[in-house]
Parts: sequence; C-alpha cells; structure tokens
Amino acid sequence: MTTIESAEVIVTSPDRNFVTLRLTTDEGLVGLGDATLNGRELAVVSYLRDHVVPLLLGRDPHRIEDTWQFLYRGAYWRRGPVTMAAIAAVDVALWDLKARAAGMPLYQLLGGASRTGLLAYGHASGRDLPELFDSIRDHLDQGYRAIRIQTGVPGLQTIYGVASNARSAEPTGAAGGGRYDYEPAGRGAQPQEEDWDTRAYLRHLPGVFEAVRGEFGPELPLLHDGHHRMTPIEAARLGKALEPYDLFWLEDCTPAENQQGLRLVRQHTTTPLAIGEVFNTVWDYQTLITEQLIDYVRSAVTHTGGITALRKILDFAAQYQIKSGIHGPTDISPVGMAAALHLDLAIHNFGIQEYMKHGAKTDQVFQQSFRWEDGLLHPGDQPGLGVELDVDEAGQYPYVQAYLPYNRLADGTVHDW
Ligand code: CS2
Ligand code: MG
Repeated sequence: MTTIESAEVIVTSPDRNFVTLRLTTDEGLVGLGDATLNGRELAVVSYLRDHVVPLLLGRDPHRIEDTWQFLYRGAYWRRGPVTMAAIAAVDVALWDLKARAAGMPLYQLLGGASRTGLLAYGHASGRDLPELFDSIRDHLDQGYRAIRIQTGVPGLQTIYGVASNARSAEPTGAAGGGRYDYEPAGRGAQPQEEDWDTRAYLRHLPGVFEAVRGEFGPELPLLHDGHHRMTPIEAARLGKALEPYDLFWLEDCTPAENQQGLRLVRQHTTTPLAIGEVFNTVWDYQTLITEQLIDYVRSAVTHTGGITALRKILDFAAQYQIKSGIHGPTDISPVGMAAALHLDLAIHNFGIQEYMKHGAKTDQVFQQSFRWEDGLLHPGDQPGLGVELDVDEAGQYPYVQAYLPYNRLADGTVHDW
C-alpha cells in the first residue's frame, strides 16, 4: 500500500496571499490543494500544520471519503470557514493524487465531461457609466460571454467591486497587461473602512442596468453582486426593480445566515438568486435548496470541504433544478480554480463559472493547463488537476498581512461589507 510521506503547507504572496497544501507519497506522486481563506490565511496554515499534517503522514492517500469523514467527524468541532478550508485542501490534494496515479484528468475520474466548455463570467466595473461601459467592452474584447456589473454610487467614496477605486494590494500587471480585476484584500496592518448607504444604492442601481441594456442590448447575460448588504425586504425591492433588465442572477442579496429571509425575497421577485460563497457545508443550504429559495449554488471548492463535499451539495441541488455558480475570485488560488473547473465539467447541473484572472506573478508560481477559448473555460487534459507549483518561485514572495475592508454607515454603525 502506498502512503503519504510528506505534507507541506506552502504560503506565498505573488500578487496576493495563497496557501497551498502539497502531499507527496512514498512513490513520489504529488497532490495539491488550495487552503486560501482571504484575510485569515494564517489560521488555516496553523490548523493544517499543527493539527492535520501529523494525522496525514503514513495514511493511504486513496481513501478519500474515509479521510474526509475522519477529518470532519474526528475533529469533533465541525463546520466553519477555517476547518472546512483545511479539509478542502486535503480532499483536493487527494483527488489530484488519485487522478495523477490513474494517469487521467480529474474530470474523467469524476465521471467524464458533460459538456465541451464552461460558460464563465468576468467582473466589469466603473465609478460612473463611461468607465463601466469601457470595462464591459474590455471584458467583451477578452472573450467573456457573460459579465458581472458593479458600479459606484453617488455619495459613496469606495464601494465593493469597483476596481478603479480599490486600495488593492498593489497595481499588478494582468496577463492582458492592464490593471487586473478588483482585489478586495488590502495589504497592511489594518482593514480599510468603507462607507455604505443602502437607500442611495437602491435608488441608483436600476438606472445603471437600464443604461447598460440600452448600450449593450437584451441578450448579454448580466450578473450583479449585492454582497450581503440588504435586508430581505430591501433585497426584494431591488430584485423587483431589476426584473425589466433580465439579470442572469442577483448574488448575495441579503446575509444568508437567515435562510428563511429569502422567503420574503422570493415572494416579491422572479430575478434569479445566487448564494453561498461564504457557506461551508450543506447545512448552510438546507432551507434554501429544499424550499427552492435560490437558483445557483455559489460555494467554492476551497471553502466547502473540497470536491467530495461540494459534489454532494450540487447533487442535492440538482434534485431541485438548482445549478452551480462556483465562486472564482482571485482569492481562490489556481489550484482551487482548477478543482472547480474539473467539477464544473463533470456535473450535470452546471450553470456558470466565475473567472477573475490571476496576476502575472501568480501565473509564474502556479503553472496551469486550463484553456480559455472563445469565452469558454476547460480544465485541460493533463493528469490530475493540471497545476504545478514552482516552490522556488513561490519562495520569493513571503506572506504579507492583508485584510478585507469593512463597512460603516453614516451614523458609524458597522454594516455587512
Ligand atoms: C465576491 C468576492 O467574487 C465575488 O463574488 O463576493 O470577490 C469576495 O468579495 C471575495 O472573495 C472575498 O474574499
Ligand atoms: Mg460574491
């Protein structure tokens, strides 16, 4: 029986911080797993190094389900972003290993391809309409067939999702040479405080979508991220106001810890709803799925216990005609992104994949074999995930403290960011 001989937790910060687990067997096979939890990276590093790695050495790498259950039930303290990111890294590394051992791309091990390519969406944004229109045209030029729209709001200084006013880590050259997408985590010893006003946002946003439809027509799939900032009735109002503009989805319209809050949103609007990027287990979805309160599952492989767990959530969602919309921002590493693409290609209920491009330095550290052609993604046909980590290159970029921003209302109250 082959065994896990080494388990390294590799932290690097080319364009932003990433945490990668690298497992090596006594036969020299390597498996990679993403454990990046934006703004709390070192908590997962410690969970892995201090608690999980000692349990992996000497184990049979091929017993993926057993290892998942051992790490989930055996920890006694279940769920939560840190635990589930750590378990995800182990799970994905084991799937990578098994597919490499089998000499096939991971999607083949997951049941083979259910489609030829994966519709993906990119992030267009602007402080005003001219800037937003330029950003949309830039994404169309890059080949995107679906586009997420985020916009500035008059009266607010900084707002989620608008690249041009982000204090991102540092302006980095994207593969396309321009300033790449919006990187929310700012390097520094303290998080940035941002301002928020829901009424100003609700007054402004419908007009922006009216203008975008006017300029780009009725067909282009348009998405928007409400980023957890509205109460259920405010979200219901926005969903209704956006119906004329036929959104592909409205995302995270209200903090979804209150799952039943979505009942009120559903009562008032038919705008499709996507939720789940901050979820960690199937239990976070139970009411949302069984009561048909969402249309897309937004979890990332990296934050939901890996391929083993997310595939089960998507199989559960499929019974309710709910599709995938896997989270794919820059804080999901190329390893986590590759895992998402293999799962996307194999499942039946694929909806769409988020695709923010990583920076040039990141692409040096992580050699990737996925394809982006004519607006469709494909994981590639290399054995395993199809990603190699250059440890020497990674070593040139030590960890840099970075935090996600937080919000305060005009009266100083802390609000969802
Ligand atoms: C966002 C993310 O991509 C999205 O849908 O919600 O950019 C999110 O803000 C970051 O992943 C937080 O780390
Ligand atoms: Mg989001």
